[in-house]
Amino acid sequence: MRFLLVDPPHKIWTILRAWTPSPGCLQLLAYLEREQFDIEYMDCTLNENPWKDLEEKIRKEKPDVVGITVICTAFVYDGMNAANLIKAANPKTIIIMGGEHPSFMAEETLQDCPAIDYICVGEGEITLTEFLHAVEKKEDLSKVLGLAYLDGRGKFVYTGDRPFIESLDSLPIPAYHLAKMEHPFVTLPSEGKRGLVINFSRGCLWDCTFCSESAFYKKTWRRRSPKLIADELELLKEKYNRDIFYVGDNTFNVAREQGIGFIEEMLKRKTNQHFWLQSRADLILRDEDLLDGFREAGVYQFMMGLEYHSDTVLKDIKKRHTVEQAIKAMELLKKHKLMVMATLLIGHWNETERDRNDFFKFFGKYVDHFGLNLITPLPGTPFFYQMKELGRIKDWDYRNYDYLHAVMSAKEVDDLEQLNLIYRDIMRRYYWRPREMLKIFSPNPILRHHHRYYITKVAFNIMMHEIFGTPIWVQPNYQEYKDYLVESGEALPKELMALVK
Ligand code: B12
Ligand code: SF4
Repeated sequence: MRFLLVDPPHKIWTILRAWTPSPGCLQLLAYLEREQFDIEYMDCTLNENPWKDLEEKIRKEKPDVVGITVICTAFVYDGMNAANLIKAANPKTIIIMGGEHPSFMAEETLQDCPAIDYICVGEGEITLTEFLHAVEKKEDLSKVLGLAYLDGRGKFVYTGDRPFIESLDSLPIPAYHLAKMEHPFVTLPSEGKRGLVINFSRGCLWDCTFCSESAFYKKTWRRRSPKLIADELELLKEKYNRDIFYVGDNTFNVAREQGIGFIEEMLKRKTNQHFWLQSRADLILRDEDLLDGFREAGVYQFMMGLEYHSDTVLKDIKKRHTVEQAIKAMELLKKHKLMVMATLLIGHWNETERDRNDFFKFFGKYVDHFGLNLITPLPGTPFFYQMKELGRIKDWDYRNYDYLHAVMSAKEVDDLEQLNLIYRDIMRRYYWRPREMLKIFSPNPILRHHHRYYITKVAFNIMMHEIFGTPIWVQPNYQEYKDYLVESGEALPKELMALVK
């Protein structure tokens, strides 16, 4: 039984020109490796010719089962295109897809892409293990919890919820040895050359209406214990020379003990690594006494989802913090010499131009980095169902569900393109302020490096695009699937062209 896990070809993260092997995939692979399956991993984004290499691999090696990961809603068509290509290259290969979006939209995804045989709904490790064993032994797949598929008559079948893994400490260290850790895309150039995105917990205890993570993990939170986190970080230092990290955990310090344990471990290990952590305003206030410890343990910045400057909007999206708490948290982080990043959401239904101007003044004063997003109804979230019901979703092309494109109108702005322009205008006004420009001379090396990188590479590229129409940067090996099909001409059946997403 040969299993190939595929991360289909994507654009890399163009905002920061960064990529990372999916932490979820590396975790799945480590688990399957421990179960002694014959496995391989192909992160197509890092291949010289992503689609061609994938097709050739399938034709040549004919794996029995291929798993396709879909980490973001915006990537679902890449996953479907990969499934179609794989099925055409070897119709006998069984395809199973996993990730948040296909889990939430299992029936729609299966109907939309018949090349996908199964969807793993929810957490993958145990479901995939049982699935592979069942396929190998030709057992009844309807007994494997967490699977969705269409039966022989095209009827949707869901085998039932798979309980969450009790303790993340039972999972092995992610299979970094199967990833191309030295590939030039695998970095965080805005933070430093040896950057990486890592993940140590799953879920969150809050229930912000727009959040797919909280929906996927059903408002639960599990974490790896600090000792195992530190072991993994040591491995990343010693074997891969990695020293600066975006920690993907949505809310790092849900429990105070997690922060305390992390600080103790990192102070003990003295690995001299640096961390960007995510948290909530109320938790920063609760853990004020730990902030110096976090800094000494290597944390340089906290990112908080502060979202908006009005308590009415915060209440609407069930953020469960107040504007007052947001301000205090930003001030506290500054006081303890930690950098502040805020992610913010615009495009709310009742939003006015005045709100947007105030918003800008409000956050512009405090934040070092600014993550501006357009509120997006991610499938599976309460916000999605609410907006669908109200008929406010205007764009159903999931490629645009990346927080950077408007897919819903607002009361005052019906036209989505107009909202996109408003978004870009805020970004422009923010980054071209003298206050931001001066940060390229900041005595803080991380801030200085980030702003130099961002302004010279990203903002400048966008400005040239807007003034002279020069193309927006994408990595040189990126190829649209349909372009690949055209290029490969007769090699693929004509019907495939009709399935291109
Ligand atoms: C790493 C990461 C990235 C990496 C991508 C790496 C990659 N190779 O895809 C980078 C940094 C590049 C990135 C970028 C973006 N990301 Co991102 N990212 C993450 C992050 C931090 C970790 C994902 C992860 O591994 N989680 C941990 C694992 C355990 O969970 P998992 O991936 O869901 O996998 C489990 C199951 O889903 C299942 N499973 C998954 N795949 C498969 C496959 C098979 C076969 C099976 C059986 C099971 C299975 O099993 C896994 C283990 O149990 C998450 C946040 C988070 N904490 O999850 C956001 C997250 C996935 N990103 C998100 C977004 C929106 C983006 C961006 C669009 C942001 C932006 N506006 O630019 C960009 C898009 C990139 C681009 N090309 O432009 C959202 C997605 C929301 C959604 N539903 O669409 C998330 C959830 C963050 C958030 N809460 O908003 N991201
Ligand atoms: S606090 Fe963050 S991770 Fe938690 S539910 Fe809200 S948006 Fe999601």
